Amino acid sequence: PADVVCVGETMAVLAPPDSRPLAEQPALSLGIGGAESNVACGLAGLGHRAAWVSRLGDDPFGRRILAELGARGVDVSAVETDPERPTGVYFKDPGPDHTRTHYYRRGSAATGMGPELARRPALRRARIVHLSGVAAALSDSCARLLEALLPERDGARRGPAVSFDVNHRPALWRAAGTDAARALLPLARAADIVFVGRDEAEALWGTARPDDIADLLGPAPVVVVKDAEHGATSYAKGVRTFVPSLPTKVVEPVGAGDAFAAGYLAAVLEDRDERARLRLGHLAAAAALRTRDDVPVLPPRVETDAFLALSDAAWA
Ligand code: KDG
Repeated sequence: PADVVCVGETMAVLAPPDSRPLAEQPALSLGIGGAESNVACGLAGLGHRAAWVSRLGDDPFGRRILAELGARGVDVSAVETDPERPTGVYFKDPGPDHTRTHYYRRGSAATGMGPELARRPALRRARIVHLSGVAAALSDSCARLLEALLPERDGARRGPAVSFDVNHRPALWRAAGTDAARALLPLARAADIVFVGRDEAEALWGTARPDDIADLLGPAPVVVVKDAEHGATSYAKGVRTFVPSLPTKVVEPVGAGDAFAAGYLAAVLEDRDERARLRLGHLAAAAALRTRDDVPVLPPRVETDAFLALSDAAWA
């Protein structure tokens, strides 16, 4: 069985080969991307058993996604095919400061996921279930699935730890006509490990200081606040740990947050301390920043382990 099960939508990605705008491109390349399956790929790349649970259309894009995730070592045996609805697609439009995404995913197969999925044995047997706020915006039934997997904290919860990346996607929330700040807050607070960007927390809840963000999301036992090229701070059992980001060339940032979560969760599975968790997150994120693909090829474990063994003075 998988140690980590990631649940969410994955799409076909049509992306230009360089940084010219989409409207001027003569040809696009076909890849795959989805916040939660990106995390599963990262975990598999770091040597862990990861599964992805979702729904795909009975179409070439769905088959491409299954083949690519399978080739990266992700267990896709619980993925369902929807004969009626298509696989979602998105396009990348490079810009001077950031890549814009154009979604064609309304009514996709994954929007049909619902709370019944939470009863899957694979989900109950995992050590960690990883979710993201993207899925909460996809449909009412997807939102109910997240509520089923992230029940109100009542002290008596058993089963896998739930990891939740806030992953605010304003375009999806606008299309859904729902207030993202109201919808995402209880989900984040119900998680066991929550990842959030400082900029995201500011846009959503008006809290910009990492300490205040940790207080806001505080019912979650572990809060990880990421601050782009500066670093990441975790708040775990009342202890605050900051690790600076690795300086790296940035080709395209899409997927860096997912790689960070994969690195952090890999180190959780390996029972490493907070500092090593944040470091492995940064290492994986740096690999994602250096590629145009949503999912990076991660450095081999001998290299990541050598990095983790460096002294604080030699790090970053
Ligand atoms: O985090 C990267 C993801 O955003 C990307 O792979 C596509 O899941 C995606 C989304 O909904 O934007």
